[in-house]
Amino acid sequence: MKNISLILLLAPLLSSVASYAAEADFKLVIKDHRFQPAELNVPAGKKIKMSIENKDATPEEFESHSLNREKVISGNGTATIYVGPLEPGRYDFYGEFNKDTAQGVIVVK
Ligand SMILES: [Cu+2]
Repeated sequence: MKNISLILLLAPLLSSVASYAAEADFKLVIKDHRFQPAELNVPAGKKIKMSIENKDATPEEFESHSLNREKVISGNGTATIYVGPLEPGRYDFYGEFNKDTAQGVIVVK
């Protein structure tokens, strides 16, 4: 009887820990037409949630052929991109509207 009530008590706690472990959150900032950080280290085998905040007044487009993602982030706006789970490796991305400066890589380990 005592054990069952303990399990009932812990169940919501355990499930929230499990969903937290299933997804990893990362943040990218665009400023002066550059990604910060330009190199983002993320864990292999996990779903990755990336929120990208554009601190420039002009829109930018996150583009990655290796990740098969493309998303416009409005000036002074934020967008969310989900990728993965990913194999270990390097995945390039860039800003379509400012390719000369807006370059980055996601390193999966
Ligand atoms: Cu594009």
